[in-house]
Amino acid sequence: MKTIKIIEVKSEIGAGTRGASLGIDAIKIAALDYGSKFFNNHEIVEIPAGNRSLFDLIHNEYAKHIPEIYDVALKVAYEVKKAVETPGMVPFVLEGDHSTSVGTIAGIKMAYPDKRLGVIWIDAHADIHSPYTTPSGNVHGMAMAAITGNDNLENKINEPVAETKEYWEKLKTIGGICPKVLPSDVVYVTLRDTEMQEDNLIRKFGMKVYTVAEMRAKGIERAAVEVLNYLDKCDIIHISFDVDSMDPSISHGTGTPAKDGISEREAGNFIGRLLYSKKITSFEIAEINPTLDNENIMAENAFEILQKAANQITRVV
Ligand SMILES: [Mn+2]
Repeated sequence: MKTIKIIEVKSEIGAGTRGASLGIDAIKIAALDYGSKFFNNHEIVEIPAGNRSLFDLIHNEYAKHIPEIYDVALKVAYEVKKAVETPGMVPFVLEGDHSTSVGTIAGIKMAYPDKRLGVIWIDAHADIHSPYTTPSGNVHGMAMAAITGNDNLENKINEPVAETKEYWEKLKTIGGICPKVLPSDVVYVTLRDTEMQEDNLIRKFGMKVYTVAEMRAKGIERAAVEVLNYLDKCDIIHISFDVDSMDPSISHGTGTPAKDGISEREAGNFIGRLLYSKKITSFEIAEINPTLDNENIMAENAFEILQKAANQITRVV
């Protein structure tokens, strides 16, 4: 039987809208409201966040707070490494903003440097900007670029300062491994809100994209099986779940909502089916922002998905 270790990372410095650091506590409130024992039943560790830097002046216009993001990612990487190295243990990383995934994925790769790692990226966004291409300077939109080691200089629009370049290199090479994941080993699920610089890169690498329409046409279960089949060449697989993959009509409790997403039920069923695979090493959830929500709906949905995922993973032998 597998065991879950909950790793909490209340960092929101990679996001452009304030409030994602409260997402984890919002999930806990949902758990309490449901009378759930979820947070009693699993080991929990908390990684210190760098949110204090939000009060500082911005030094890195094209990768805001990148020194602190690197700090957080490094700590997350070592904690995730330790968890995945423990036999039968699957880390569930509860994140503020999605930039923390750089640390999560680095940690998995550090534990298994010789294994081919696939990533299922369930997100409205591609997060494949670099400091050279970003229109916003928000690092949560650069996570996939850091993981796949892509500067995308062909589509360069910015000239980052030396400090930004230095930390961007550090972020890409955590654990001394770059890239952590090949673009061919990424599946984007529910992708629908991208910029031209990102589209060019996705096209260049022929990255796999599974749209909401395709998922529905195939059926959620079948879509999950197809995604797993596509990643058959990978030895191990990580699932990264950004709640903005879901439709804002259900809840707008996330910083960068995008219309025409999946329902919370579809998300839960999809993730639940993925977790049948023995290759899944880890799961993360990001971008819940209760300050933008009504009645804590996003966190309640996220908690239900989390619980379903936990039930499934503990059933995998
Ligand atoms: Mn994201």
